[in-house]
Amino acid sequence: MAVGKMKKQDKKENNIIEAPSSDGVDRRGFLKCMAWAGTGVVWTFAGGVPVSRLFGANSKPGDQSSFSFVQISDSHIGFDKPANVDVTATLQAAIDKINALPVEPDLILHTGDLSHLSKPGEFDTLDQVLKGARPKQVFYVPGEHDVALDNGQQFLDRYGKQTKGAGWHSFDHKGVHFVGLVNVVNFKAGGLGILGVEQLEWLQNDLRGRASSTPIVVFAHIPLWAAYPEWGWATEDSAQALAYLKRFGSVTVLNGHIHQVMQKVEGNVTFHSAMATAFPQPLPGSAPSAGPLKVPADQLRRVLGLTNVSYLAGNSHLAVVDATLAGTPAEEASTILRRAAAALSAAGAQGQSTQQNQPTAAAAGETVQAAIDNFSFKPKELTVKAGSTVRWTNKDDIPHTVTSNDKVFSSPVLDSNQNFQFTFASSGKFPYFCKLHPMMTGAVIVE
Ligand SMILES: [Cu+2]
Repeated sequence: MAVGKMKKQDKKENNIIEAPSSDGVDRRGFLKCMAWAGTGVVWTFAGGVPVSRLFGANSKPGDQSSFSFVQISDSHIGFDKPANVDVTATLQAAIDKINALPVEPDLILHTGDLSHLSKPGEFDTLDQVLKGARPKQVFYVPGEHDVALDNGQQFLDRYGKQTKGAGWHSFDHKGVHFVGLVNVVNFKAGGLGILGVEQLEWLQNDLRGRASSTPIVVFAHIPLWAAYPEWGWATEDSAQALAYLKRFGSVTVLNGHIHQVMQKVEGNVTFHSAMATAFPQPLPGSAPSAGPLKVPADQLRRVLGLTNVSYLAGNSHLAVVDATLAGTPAEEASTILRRAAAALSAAGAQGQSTQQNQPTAAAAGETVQAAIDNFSFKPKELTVKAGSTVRWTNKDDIPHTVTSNDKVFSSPVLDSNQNFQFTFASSGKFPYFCKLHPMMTGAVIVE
């Protein structure tokens, strides 16, 4: 495992930015090593190769205050579509990976979408699988799928007893300060992930008085950076949170939601998103929309995985390393995802001629069919006569809602192929959005 291997890394996949360092570690070199570890030698790395070789020589191996933890994300228990018909098995595989680590991680962070539809049975299954994990300390933040049914009450009852607001919380572990943030509640039509004023104030207070040398780990579901705002992969008020974090010398921000590894370094802040344990999503912009992406069955476990984070006392930077369930190089996942998305769009182009014409104005009393497809309302704007009914059918493998901006109508969470209808008695314009994916907007115009 020679460090020289780093040179073999594909330059195109390397999103690493040179950043200044104040701790004597060659930050550029460190980050290269981090990316190199990400090519799949993680288990060798965790299996006893002296960490100091990656971090510089100023640290003592075996130091009691050094530790590692694991991030898992997006287990979507309850999902059973072709992209992965057994998400419980792949979560179990992730837990098996954790249990097989030669050095037991101190704790597990779950960065949300524990469940697919926030059903009690889904949370029960997750709990059952996680009970088998050797690390007994597990910390959670919710994803939008965990708060879909009841605005997160059940999530709070189960996982948020010691938390504030919608589940935000912080704790200290061996000199590292952990902050769990919630950016999946109170979505606004047309918006992105949101933290909200109350949580931002709490964060400011939580960080006040802490030494700038304290390493900070922030974990949240939706990225706190502009990973791909076009698909809602960003948080609209994250800049305020990052302003509070700016003075700290080492900030590691971990998220899920996008079901793939993405990484960005800005000054002292490293942003990192983890693979899912349930199903992959396309690379940004490589498909018509986000959503479960089916890859060949023998490649599924090459695009699912978990993240291992090591902290070495005496060195403020944390090593973030991704591992796939298959044990294959994490970097290889993007090739599989790109290929799967290309196959999908080729198939989509063939099927285009069979697409229905979009409905137009209907007579009073008629029912007009509308669809939710590829994370959009179709048609986006629909004109009907007063007295007609609009029926939306969800054609995606992901749940959505049809929620009036002005509380005129509100569907339950619609799973695949479920529908919702509403009869428009009076004229006017009725804008609506999806409560789970607020960038999805539409309007019904009643004449
Ligand atoms: Cu949606």
